[in-house]
Amino acid sequence: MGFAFPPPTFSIGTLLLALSIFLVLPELSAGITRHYKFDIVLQNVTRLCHTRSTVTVNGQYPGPKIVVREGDRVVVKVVNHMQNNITIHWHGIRQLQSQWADGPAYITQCPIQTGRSYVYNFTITGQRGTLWWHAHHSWLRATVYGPFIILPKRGVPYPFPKPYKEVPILLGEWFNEDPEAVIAQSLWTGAGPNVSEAHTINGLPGPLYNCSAKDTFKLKVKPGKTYLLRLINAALNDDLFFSIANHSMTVVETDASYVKPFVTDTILIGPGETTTVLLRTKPASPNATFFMAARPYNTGLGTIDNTTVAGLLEYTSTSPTSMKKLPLLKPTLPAINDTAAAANFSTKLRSLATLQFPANVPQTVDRRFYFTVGLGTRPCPKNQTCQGPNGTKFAASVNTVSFVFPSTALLQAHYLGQSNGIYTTDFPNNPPFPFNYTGTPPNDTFVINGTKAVVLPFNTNVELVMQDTSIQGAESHPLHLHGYNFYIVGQGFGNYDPVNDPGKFNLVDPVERNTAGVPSGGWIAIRFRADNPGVWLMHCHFDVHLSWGLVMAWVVNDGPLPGQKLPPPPSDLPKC
Ligand SMILES: *[C@@H]1O[C@H](CO)[C@@H](O)[C@H](O)[C@H]1NC(C)=O
Ligand SMILES: *[C@@H]1O[C@H](CO)[C@@H](O)[C@H](O)[C@H]1NC(C)=O
Ligand SMILES: *[C@@H]1O[C@H](CO)[C@@H](O)[C@H](O)[C@H]1NC(C)=O
Ligand SMILES: *[C@@H]1O[C@H](CO)[C@@H](O)[C@H](O)[C@H]1NC(C)=O
Ligand SMILES: *[C@@H]1O[C@H](CO)[C@@H](O)[C@H](O)[C@H]1NC(C)=O
Ligand SMILES: *[C@@H]1O[C@H](CO)[C@@H](O)[C@H](O)[C@H]1NC(C)=O
Ligand SMILES: *[C@@H]1O[C@H](CO)[C@@H](O)[C@H](O)[C@H]1NC(C)=O
Ligand SMILES: *[C@@H]1O[C@H](CO)[C@@H](O)[C@H](O)[C@H]1NC(C)=O
Ligand SMILES: *[C@@H]1O[C@H](CO)[C@@H](O)[C@H](O)[C@H]1NC(C)=O
Ligand SMILES: *[C@@H]1O[C@H](CO)[C@@H](O)[C@H](O)[C@H]1NC(C)=O
Ligand SMILES: *[C@@H]1O[C@H](CO)[C@@H](O)[C@H](O)[C@H]1NC(C)=O
Ligand SMILES: *[C@@H]1O[C@H](CO)[C@@H](O)[C@H](O)[C@H]1NC(C)=O
Ligand SMILES: [Cu+2]
Repeated sequence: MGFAFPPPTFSIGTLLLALSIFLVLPELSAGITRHYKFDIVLQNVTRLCHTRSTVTVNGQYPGPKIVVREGDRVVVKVVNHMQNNITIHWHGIRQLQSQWADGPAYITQCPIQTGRSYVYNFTITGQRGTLWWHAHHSWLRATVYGPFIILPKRGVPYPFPKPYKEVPILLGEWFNEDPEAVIAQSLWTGAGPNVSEAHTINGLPGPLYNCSAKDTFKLKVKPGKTYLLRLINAALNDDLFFSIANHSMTVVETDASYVKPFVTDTILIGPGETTTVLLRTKPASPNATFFMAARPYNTGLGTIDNTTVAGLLEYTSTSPTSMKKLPLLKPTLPAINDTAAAANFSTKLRSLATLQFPANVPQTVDRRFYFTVGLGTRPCPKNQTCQGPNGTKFAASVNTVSFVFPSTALLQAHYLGQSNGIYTTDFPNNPPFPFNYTGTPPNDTFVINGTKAVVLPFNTNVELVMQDTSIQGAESHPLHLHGYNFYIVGQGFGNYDPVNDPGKFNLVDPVERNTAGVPSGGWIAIRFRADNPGVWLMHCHFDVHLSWGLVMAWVVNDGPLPGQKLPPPPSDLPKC
């Protein structure tokens, strides 16, 4: 399965696009409006010889591709034709002056209920590269996701050789059972959720599973060409290693920010992250077929889906030898618990940091935060038997607070000045009681629950250190911040040392991202400038940890100028 490129756009967009070609509008002209319609419908999908009713957009799994240019306006009408509530999040889009279009349920909007619709309307400002969109309510994103590709403005080249073709590679997880039933069961029993049956590339598990050989993604390539692969990890709960047999890749961009190019055989990609690579094909058809494969990186104690998805890289050849059965070469992926390989990849990432694409790292800090991220437990309700650790329920937290989603949207409460009873602003700046975070866990691992936020004045320069804990096992956590990109100024293993570690921070060319892996048994330091007023979720992008409460919210107040204020909500904003 390949994707056509450039994409189909619709109505006004197509018309304007055609006009702009004829009129030869000046370069860097204002963007055009791209219209899309997302019908949320159930569709029977068969994988691994197992058919189940699946939540989809327009009946497609994975969902449709959005392709726009920097500066364009994007208008997506989402109509919900199924029983569940749903919202859509435009992962990595900054939503400047369009805060109501971000999408997380009960944060920036109430969900779109059965038979209702909502128009997401936003412009793409100062961003270009690979992003994606996905459902942001419960575990619906298991099947409701797709690429969101932002091309540079017309006439602006990539800062790397122009590729011959561009190909989205969506990595995902397939469950034979309804993912909504899987998480509901876990939340009820307190145990870890059932794991997925397969990983997928563009929705297809590939030949390494029972009854799936026909569902294999094939990338047909010509020799001697450069392909741009837009990798997206849409898996629910797994960091993934990705590799292509006998081919190396050049990483050029992550999370829609250009990076200093580097060559690698293996990519590490966490859920929510995107990585764009150049793949240079062999100069002549190599008389072989190559697997591209992905499987998890994981150090946690729980059971995970440790299976391997494979797709095929096939060279087109005009020679009759192509009719012969070619040898199939397989890549060597790092061991599942190979933390050294994971760190080796993530520490190579550096911002491009040129005049045209500068790294605007805050050089001074107004507010410092230290957050522990990790698992914990919740007591078992009185008349129930729970299947979590020692008869408790699994939970997760930031600074021991396990987030409870409210029953009305936080952004609405903030806009109306009615936080009372909906959220509190006492989220702790530091862990409430210090311990050896990466050593022996404390006896009491219970979390407290709450809907707590940190309030930031407009334009605050924030430095945040996120520290993994070893409670219920050290593991990496892909932390995603809505509404912002941040710079990863430092990372390390063990406990963060506030005296000696800041001296090693990179304030020159740190990588800019919207999602970052807190290393297993380690920490990460990020900086961002709070220049986007609104209410912004920050959470682990493992959906199981999100469901268990590894979530918090930043409330960024308005600035003094007109363009620095939260605009009023659109008239069709869903009601709770
Ligand atoms: C899915 O399959 C079931 C059983 O064959 C059928 O009743 C149902 O109508 C199908 N649903 C869709 C959306 O095609
Ligand atoms: C999208 O927002 C712009 C700017 O507020 C507005 O002019 C336009 O009418 C909106 N489009 C739709 C379809 O709501
Ligand atoms: C989870 O797995 C268990 C054991 O295989 C099974 O009994 C249960 O039905 C599964 N739960 C769901 C929601 O599929
Ligand atoms: C592929 O096979 C053909 C025919 O046997 C041969 O001419 C060609 O050199 C081979 N190419 C490579 C790269 O080995
Ligand atoms: C994958 O997990 C299963 C079940 O936990 C285990 O039996 C198997 O050895 C694991 N396979 C690999 C390759 O780690
Ligand atoms: C990874 O797992 C293997 C097999 O379970 C074990 O022998 C090895 O020590 C582990 N490595 C690390 C770095 O934990
Ligand atoms: C105990 O279980 C019963 C029946 O499931 C339920 O109605 C009741 O609310 C529960 N009591 C408590 C204290 O949770
Ligand atoms: C398990 O829980 C019980 C009851 O809460 C407690 O007494 C016991 O110390 C716990 N055991 C462990 C190993 O945490
Ligand atoms: C924390 O625990 C780790 C692992 O047991 C140990 O190596 C380290 O020395 C401990 N640190 C402190 C400050 O006690
Ligand atoms: C934690 O539990 C251990 C073993 O049960 C005990 O020796 C220790 O005193 C406890 N520590 C605290 C702080 O309660
Ligand atoms: C939060 O904690 C309180 C007290 O333990 C409990 O009654 C309530 O149900 C919890 N809420 C959630 C969503 O877990
Ligand atoms: C859908 O959302 C509304 C508004 O928050 C809520 O009242 C309702 O219970 C939700 N329905 C389901 C099935 O969760
Ligand atoms: Cu996590």
